[in-house]
Amino acid sequence: MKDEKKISNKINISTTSGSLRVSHSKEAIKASFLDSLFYGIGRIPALITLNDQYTALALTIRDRIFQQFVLTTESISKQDARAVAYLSAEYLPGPHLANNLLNLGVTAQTREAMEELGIELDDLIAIEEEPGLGNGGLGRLASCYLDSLATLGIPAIAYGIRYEFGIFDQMIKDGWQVELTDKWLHYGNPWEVVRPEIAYEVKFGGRTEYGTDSNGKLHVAWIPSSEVKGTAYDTPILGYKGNGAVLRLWRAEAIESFDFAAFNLGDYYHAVEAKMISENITKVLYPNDQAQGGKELRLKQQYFFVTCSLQDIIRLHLFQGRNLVHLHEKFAIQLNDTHPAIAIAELMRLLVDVHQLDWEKAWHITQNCFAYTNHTLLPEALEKWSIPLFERILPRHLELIYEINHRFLEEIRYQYAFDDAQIARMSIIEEGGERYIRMAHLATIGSHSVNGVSAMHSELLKKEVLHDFARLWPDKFCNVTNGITPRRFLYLSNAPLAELISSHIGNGWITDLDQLRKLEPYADDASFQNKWTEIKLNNKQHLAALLQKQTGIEINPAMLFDIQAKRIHEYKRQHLKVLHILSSYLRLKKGELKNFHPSAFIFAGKAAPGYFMAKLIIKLINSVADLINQDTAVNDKMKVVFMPDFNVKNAQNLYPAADLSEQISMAGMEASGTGNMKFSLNGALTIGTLDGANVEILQEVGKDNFFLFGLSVQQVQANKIAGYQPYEIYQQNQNLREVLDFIVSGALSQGDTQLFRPLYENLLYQDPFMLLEDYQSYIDCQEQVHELWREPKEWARKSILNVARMGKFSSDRSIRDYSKLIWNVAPINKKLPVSELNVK
Ligand code: NBG
Repeated sequence: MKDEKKISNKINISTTSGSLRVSHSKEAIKASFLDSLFYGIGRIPALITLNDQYTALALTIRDRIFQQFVLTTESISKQDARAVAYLSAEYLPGPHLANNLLNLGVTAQTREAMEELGIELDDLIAIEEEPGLGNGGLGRLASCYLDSLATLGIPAIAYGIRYEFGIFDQMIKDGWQVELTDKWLHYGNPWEVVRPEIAYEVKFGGRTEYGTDSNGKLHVAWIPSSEVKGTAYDTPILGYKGNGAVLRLWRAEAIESFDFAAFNLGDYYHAVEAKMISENITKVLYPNDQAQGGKELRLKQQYFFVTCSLQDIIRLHLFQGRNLVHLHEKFAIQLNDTHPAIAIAELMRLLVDVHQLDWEKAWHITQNCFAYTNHTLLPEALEKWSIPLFERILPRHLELIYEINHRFLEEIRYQYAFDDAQIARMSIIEEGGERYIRMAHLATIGSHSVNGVSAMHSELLKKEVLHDFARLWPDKFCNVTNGITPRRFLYLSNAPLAELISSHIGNGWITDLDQLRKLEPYADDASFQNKWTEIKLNNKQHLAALLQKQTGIEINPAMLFDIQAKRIHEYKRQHLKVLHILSSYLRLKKGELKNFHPSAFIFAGKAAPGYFMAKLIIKLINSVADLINQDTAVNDKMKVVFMPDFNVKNAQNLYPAADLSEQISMAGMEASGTGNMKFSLNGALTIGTLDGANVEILQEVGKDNFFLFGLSVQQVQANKIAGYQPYEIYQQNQNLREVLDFIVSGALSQGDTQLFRPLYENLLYQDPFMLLEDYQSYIDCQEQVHELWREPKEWARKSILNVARMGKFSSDRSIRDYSKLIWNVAPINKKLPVSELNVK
């Protein structure tokens, strides 16, 4: 310790500014690049591959990011600031290189430096494999939040899992989704740094032993049946022009000490096998949209990353010379959905069993550390673990959960006189039949704050899923509407639009998105409208070229680009979009559709590998695409394309090219949506239902600038109560009937009338997401879309107004809300080496 102090007195980060390794000048970047190429990865010129060049550039940029990161971390530690620890099982950062260049402000000089070496920067950007460590919106939201935390300079550390295989790569074969294993680590990952010394032991299984010490105090020891080690892999995350945060991902490894019993018996291979089993824990990301209940490995993953993160937080806290009883004053720990909810029991275990705090004290700290964000009302997505499984993996935690539950139920029974039915509803343990642990209840009881992710979702959370808790603790509940980072989703992915905006209103919007309001006066300006429309057309050309490369399908950029991009799920209703396409197709063929403008219907999204209906929807889309794209009677008027492998990189090409954004989930189903914001921020008009954040988007942009259709939540509920009869709608609506019957006519499936029957029958007889009820309203609304498309100036005006009014949906605003309402944290003051940042 003493020696470390001596060293840290002599080694000082500020003396490195100006060094070639961190300077932002073109010459320095070029020199560092060559240094990295030869001395960092040891290549000889004759053998340099594109990946070597990419790696060398990534290392060059990483040095500069680390400088910011070290400076930020130093300031945090000096100011003893309260920090956010964000616990999320998923992150979708997207490719790092281009975003880091942009945030560092060195894109132009890097491009020049590379050009001087005969290298095309875009080629290097193109080959980066993105970390697909998440399923969809929830993971991407975590990454947007990390970007904003870093940009705002709020002390933050984001914890997660370093999956060796992230979300699968999607291919389309014969119209079906095919899953390929992800290969993000295949060629190495230059952005991360392994920290072998930041590693923690993780126990599983076994039993507990009770004993008392000399003072008569009860001690519980957990005697595990196996142990693994979690090692930290850090990726520095740079905010816009400045601060850094860290994404710390845990990888499971075998602990050093072999299984000696096996080893001594000469059973070397058995011992090695144990090592392999340990590493399995972080092998693969689980797809969502599937019941996870029985997945032992999934529970192990969750516990694994939670305990490593909490042990790390405690280490950081103690390292600063603080007492554990102040932990909640120094750390705000956010649970991103229930995946990390086991943290409530684990922190209690660490405080009570390991650090010997009293229960009450430990509970006070725990409740004041944690806050919980709910991201879904879907019953199948509300996590619960069967008790026998849970007990086998985490026997001590089961005891702790029983104790937490017991104390909680006593409190509501005696203090609040709740009745038995209420108590059963609120218990952490679900009784009756097989017994389960309800993770959302554990998270709610163990946190000081619970929030939903849009105004509407937060209300529904209070009214439905967590109704009893909201009555008990009204002040515990709040809303933080989701947001997206304008850096990646406008500045980076739509540079021409960003430049047009900046040239008219300055570039303050990049970190203060409300400034986009200054665009409003230009909404009616003909020359501005022309430039706006031209940029959109260029983006559409770019997307069309990409789609042709990916799918072979050619689309005319002059068509109306009508795009739905998100996970494939029945509640999101991609098949409602298909009904509209088929209806247009059939009516066009009959010459009945007069008011229709040439349209390209573009879909993108992955289906969970085990979700049959979602995969059938993909097949349906591709079958419709085959039919229409080959029908010369219509294919100058409509095209259908399914873009394979929706990920952050592909998404960045979709949003800037959309004219129309499809946000058509059944009201009450989509917690928020964030794609809706990304499309709108890039000038697409939205056609959507009153669901999730659509409600707030509509409020912001105004109803004249939004295509609204469909049932409201209240109407959906009333319909359910009245006994929804989709078959009656089918009978009454002739056009709908033709469309549905067409799906099973065999025309889409080489005469096979059975292929799409499961979808057809589901819609006719159950239709849980009320497509048939919303059908006519959707078709009528699409007619309005086409009417407006006839007036390019009006369309451009509304598009500009959409962008101008998107300020609210910046993730900077969301993070400020969290900081104020939930975390009680503030940005640090940091003196940046400004000279470094303002290099031309
Ligand atoms: C998703 C919701 C979206 C929401 C994102 C981010 C899960 C469990 N939920 O509506 O479906 O935008 O979370 O909050 O992935």
